[in-house]
Amino acid sequence: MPYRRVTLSQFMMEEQHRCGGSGVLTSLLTDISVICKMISHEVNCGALLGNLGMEETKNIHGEKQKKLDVLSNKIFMHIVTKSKNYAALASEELENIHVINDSVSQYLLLFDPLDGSSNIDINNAVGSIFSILRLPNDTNCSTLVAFLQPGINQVAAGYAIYGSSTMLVLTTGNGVNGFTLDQNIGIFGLTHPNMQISKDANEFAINASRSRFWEPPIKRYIDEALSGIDGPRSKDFNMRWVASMVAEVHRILCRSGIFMYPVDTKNIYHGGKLRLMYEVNPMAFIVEQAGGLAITGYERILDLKPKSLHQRIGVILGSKNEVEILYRYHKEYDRMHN
Ligand code: P6P
Repeated sequence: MPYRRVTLSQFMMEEQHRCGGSGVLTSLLTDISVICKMISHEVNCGALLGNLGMEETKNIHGEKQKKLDVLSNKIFMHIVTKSKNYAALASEELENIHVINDSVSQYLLLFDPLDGSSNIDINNAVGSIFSILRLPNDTNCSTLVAFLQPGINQVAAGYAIYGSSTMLVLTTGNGVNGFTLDQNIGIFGLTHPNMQISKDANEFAINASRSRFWEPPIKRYIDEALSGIDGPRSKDFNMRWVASMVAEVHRILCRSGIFMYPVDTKNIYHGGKLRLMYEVNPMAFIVEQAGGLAITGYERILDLKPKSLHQRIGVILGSKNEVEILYRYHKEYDRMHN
């Protein structure tokens, strides 16, 4: 790495001095960077370390677990439990809140240790997603009340993407910055300062195999996009579907676009597919900090009052002007049918 490139540590110290911080946020994010380096190693070595394939176990949602799902969760638990920089944590892989004994921290960590793990065995990009909340005053960190805060309360959020390179992309509420891991020296260097999402886009991401389940506003938007330059949108669109939310969001941060995993007639009984607290909320915070927008279709994601720790939610996020079209289509549909 060129010696002049700003490292993650230097960046966090500069942020700390800029906002007169106490250094706590720096220690919180240092834990995350160590965790992501360790997971990056395990993902990148894959079969060499016997990390591919499934465990015999199932997670709390009844889904069969990949070996790397379980290992990534163990790495998060080990680092956070040892550092005591957090009061408690919540993981997609754990049914309940886990309190960190002897911690005096006022911060909570929520995470999906390895998202998109169906891509592991085919060597596609996967990632870790994290969200940091402040423990509310006079609230016990072992209670759901402490965790079930709206996304707008997040102190910081981010993801690591284990792709052709390993990157850590994060926000502390002052824009979005991307850091690339130099695997040789184990240091994250600032490579994508102040990431911004263009307001317009011509690329959408949705699992088109579910089109027969889509609600009318989604179908209207996709049909218009597929009509291309001769259609009502007067432009051609491209489509992507990686089945890894981290990879989709990273692509949108890099070249604009829109990602949709909406509530549909098949998943409506679960409230959607993706998890609000440790997948959608952190990604919504990042997207909005980069000038984009994140909605359920009818509401802004970051305003939602969570109902449960593993709550699922429909999500539409990305380039602001495209998301606003979908918001309008949902409102028009709502008025016609209520
Ligand atoms: P489908 C990965 O399992 C995930 O949670 C997201 O990362 C991804 O966007 C979505 O589910 C993929 O879902 O139904 O296409 O497999």
